[in-house]
Amino acid sequence: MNNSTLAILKPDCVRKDLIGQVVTKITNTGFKIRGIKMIKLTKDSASGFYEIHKERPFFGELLAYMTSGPCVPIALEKENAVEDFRKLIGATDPQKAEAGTIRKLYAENIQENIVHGSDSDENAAKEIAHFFSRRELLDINGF
Ligand code: 3AN
Repeated sequence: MNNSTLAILKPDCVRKDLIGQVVTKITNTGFKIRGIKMIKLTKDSASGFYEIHKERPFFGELLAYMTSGPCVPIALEKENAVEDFRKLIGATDPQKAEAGTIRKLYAENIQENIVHGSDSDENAAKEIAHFFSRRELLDINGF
């Protein structure tokens, strides 16, 4: 399966009232929303999600940031979803992100970078399952 990815509008995106603008950019790029919710991550849930970064020096700060307020996970569908979404959000460090990308437009710095996007099809499937049950994933007909 290469048509799904998980986005998270991170707490800085929600705090800055950018949910609408970011979702508009996502849907204008041809992504369909299969699931969307607003939640506040617990420390346990955030550390499970970012398990691969456990040994990194910024892990503690990353957890503090991701649990600092509500965020908006979104399950997205499009041909070539993972790669196209990474292109739309731009590099992790907004200073290195291309003009017109979501991070270039809205992100403060490498940590507070507005949005998450899955980095592989395998991780996309795992990450979508982290936030959504099967019955929470719907297409336009409600299935
Ligand atoms: P991406 O979100 O572009 O896939 P990852 O997976 O390397 O980037 O990093 C996950 C998250 O960890 C980033 N979105 C960012 O919030 C934070 N992060 C990454 N690198 C750093 C860093 N050098 N210092 C602080 N936070 C970082």
